Amino acid sequence: MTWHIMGAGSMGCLWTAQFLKAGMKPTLLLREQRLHTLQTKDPVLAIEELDGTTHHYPINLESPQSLTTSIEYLLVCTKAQDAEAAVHSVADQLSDQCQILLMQNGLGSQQAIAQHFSSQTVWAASTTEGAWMKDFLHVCHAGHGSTWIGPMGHTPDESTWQGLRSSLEKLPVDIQYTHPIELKLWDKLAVNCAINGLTALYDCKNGELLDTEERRARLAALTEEVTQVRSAAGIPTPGNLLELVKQVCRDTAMNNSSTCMDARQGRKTELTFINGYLIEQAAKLGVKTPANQQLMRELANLGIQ
Ligand code: KPL
Repeated sequence: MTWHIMGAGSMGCLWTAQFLKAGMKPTLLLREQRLHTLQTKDPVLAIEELDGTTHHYPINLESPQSLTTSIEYLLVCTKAQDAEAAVHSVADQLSDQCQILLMQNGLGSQQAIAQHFSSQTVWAASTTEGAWMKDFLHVCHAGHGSTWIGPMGHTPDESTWQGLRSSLEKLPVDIQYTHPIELKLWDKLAVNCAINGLTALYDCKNGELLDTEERRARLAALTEEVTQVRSAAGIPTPGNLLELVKQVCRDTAMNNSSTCMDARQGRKTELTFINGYLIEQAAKLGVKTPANQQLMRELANLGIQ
């Protein structure tokens, strides 16, 4: 049972390391150009654990072009804006029974992939695992979390569920299966809508969003708009989203959000799939989103997109 993993960032490397720890032999897919610039014939993935120890694992690297076997299980850990192109780049290698597991922030990319790859089984995941990259193929595990997985689109039959479950059962990760996954994806969307853009705007750590009255008010306004859009879309909100957002700020207080890091490094952020997705859905549903729109305008004025 071989997993192919796309995206050599923090989540891609963290999950690759979890497969390696479980004694499985995943293949990490890199861009052809990246693969060619590697200096070594025996690449190693390093993972720094929470207790400070570092483990090194020999790792199988390929590019979509160099692959000779077909893909049965594909984990996509790229940024949201790169996910569709990534799956298309291996479309010819996907077996008919291929299971595609998407692990992106935001919403929009998952639906597009599920729609296009309707003959395969597409799953989406929402995770609270924390990780950051120290160097290329050197990941630091920043915090244990939980991962929820559920199908996008049609409901898979029992043997497909079982196939996915058994392919992941040895991983040293807390995985919960849930259907529909949209509820979890919307919970995460609320967290990302509230935290990611603001941390980029104030160039601060997640926990620092709770430091001033102004920041707390902005967190509340952004979250309230997610609740309104979600409810207009007919997606129930079981708990209090603002409490969830504040809890994530506290749990990840010392972290820099992925968007804050992207902004610092001048990279394109995932905000189009986060606040951008919310604003687009709101417009279709006739819901107003002034706080999210203002945040996007302020970020654009700073050149953060
Ligand atoms: O998902 C995150 C991100 O940084 O993208 C949060 C939950 C905000 C953690 O930093």
